[in-house]
Amino acid sequence: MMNIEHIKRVDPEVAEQIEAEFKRQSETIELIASENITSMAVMEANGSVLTNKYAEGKPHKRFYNGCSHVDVIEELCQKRACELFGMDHANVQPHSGAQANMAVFMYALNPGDNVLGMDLSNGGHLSHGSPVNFSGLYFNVKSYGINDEGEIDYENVRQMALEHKPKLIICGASNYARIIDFKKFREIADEVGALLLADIAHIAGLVAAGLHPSPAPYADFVTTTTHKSLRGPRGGIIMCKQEHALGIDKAVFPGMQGGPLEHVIAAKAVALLEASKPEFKEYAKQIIKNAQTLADELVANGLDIVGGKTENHLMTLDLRKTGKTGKDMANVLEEVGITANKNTVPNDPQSPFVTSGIRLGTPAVTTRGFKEEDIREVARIIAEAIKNSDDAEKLKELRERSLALCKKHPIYISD
Ligand code: DSN
Repeated sequence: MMNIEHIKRVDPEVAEQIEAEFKRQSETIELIASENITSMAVMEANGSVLTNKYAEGKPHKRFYNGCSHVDVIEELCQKRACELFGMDHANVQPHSGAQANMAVFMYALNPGDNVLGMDLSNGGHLSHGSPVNFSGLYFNVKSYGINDEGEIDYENVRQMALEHKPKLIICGASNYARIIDFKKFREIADEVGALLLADIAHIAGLVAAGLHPSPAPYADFVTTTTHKSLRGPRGGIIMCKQEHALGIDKAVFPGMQGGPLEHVIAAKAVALLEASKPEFKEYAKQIIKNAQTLADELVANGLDIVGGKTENHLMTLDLRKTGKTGKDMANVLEEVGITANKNTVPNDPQSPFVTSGIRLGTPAVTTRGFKEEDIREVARIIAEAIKNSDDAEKLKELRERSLALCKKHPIYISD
């Protein structure tokens, strides 16, 4: 782990928690589909002197002096994002994916405009129109879902678009296990004269590696986070066609944000460079292989997966036939050393706080070197933990098995 000697001296309480968190990450199997383990290079950039610098504005058009180095870094980051994802323009300043989406809304829409996005409980995202989020509060959003096979029904999306006449259609999800057909979304958007936003936060690493079709030829705007399958620091990026560049930049600053986080932008630049390398393609291939192995093995162990399979990095375990809830079983998994999040399944009889599902993803375990054989053991641990959730002795034994896997694949040793 990175040296934290200074924190230990200045603030032992925080240092203690950082060390404890490092131990937790080292000794647990991370299956939260949106988390990952960055390289040391990304982490060093994130913890660098760049955190001291104010740089409101854009490279070479700043409101503060002393920006010559952050200008170079931010331009590098923009260039790498455009090259990696094949887009004309990139704004790398959004602090998060939700803020990236918010900036697109601010640029493309007026309050009250019609929007079509994916329903949160069917796998969408809060910022795609949830009634409790700015997107649902200030805009007139209708939401599409998935069918019983776990897929988007594109004809239904089309019918909804024809009826609702959205000014913006959003595709992209935070819990969708299938390939997204960006071309079909473009055709629907064109039919109703809508702009198209592709939020690739979850699949960015797979898109970068060429293992998921790119939205670049079809979307007006592409937003992403940088910390999920892309394996960068926590943050967001907006990419767009050149005609929208100026408006998007203005929406980010001064529209939504003040000073950009140049240390995070440097870490994004490092991550984008890493993601352009052949090793990253191998990594992304293994993420998918691991996810498919996990899905197959869970099914072989008698559990259900929404839609029965995965085509990307994640899946949702459907617990309805076990009579157990997502909330309880996510806690049981934590007890045996596996971190995952409870998640609704389509038509979930339970509330979003309880749920009947658990979302599972493989980007983080793949980073630490898990291969198919390890993943099969993970699936067996999950299945046995759910089956024996009231048996303390059995759970203890499963915890030992998960710890053995973690020890086999330690984190932060090779770089
Ligand atoms: N919280 C993220 C996820 O887990 O998918 C989405 O923002």
